[in-house]
Amino acid sequence: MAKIIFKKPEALTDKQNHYCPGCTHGVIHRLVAEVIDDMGIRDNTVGVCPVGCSVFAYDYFNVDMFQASHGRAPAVATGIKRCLPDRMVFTYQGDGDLASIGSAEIVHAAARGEKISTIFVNNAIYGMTGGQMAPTTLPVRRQPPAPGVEIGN
Ligand SMILES: Cc1ncc(C[n+]2csc(CCOP(=O)(O)OP(=O)(O)O)c2C)c(N)n1
Repeated sequence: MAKIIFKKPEALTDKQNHYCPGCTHGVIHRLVAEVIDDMGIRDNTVGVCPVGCSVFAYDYFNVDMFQASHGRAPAVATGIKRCLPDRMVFTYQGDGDLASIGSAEIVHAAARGEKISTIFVNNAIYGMTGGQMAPTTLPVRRQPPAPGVEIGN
């Protein structure tokens, strides 16, 4: 009989994801799910998903999931962890969500020493906005300057 050596992690649902090629969310979902499987904590894990393309992470992770408003996942995760201290509580946040609108939330959760884990997905854009720059977007020159025009930096 054939031996199964590679399969979808239990911590992912069967739902096909909606992510665009190259955004990295699909790959990162899989990596997080593999860790949850490896640690055997699927029944004991609560995830909090953000606003952005990855808002639908609640459909893809096969664990208990909450959805927080933009940037507020660390505050929601704090509440869950304090009520259910035996659970592994993680936030899954894009760089727009975490580093822009949610920068205060994550810094304060860290300063308070909350016992939560955060997956910070830096794909360098505010994904759902369709191309707006995130705080993590690298300063690159996208097209050559017009003749005679000087561009600093
Ligand atoms: C308070 C508020 N401000 C702005 C928006 C608009 N908005 C929706 S998604 C998004 C960007 C999310 O980008 P990112 O965190 O990189 O997540 P990804 O799309 O990669 O999952 C923004 C600005 C919003 N929904 N709510």
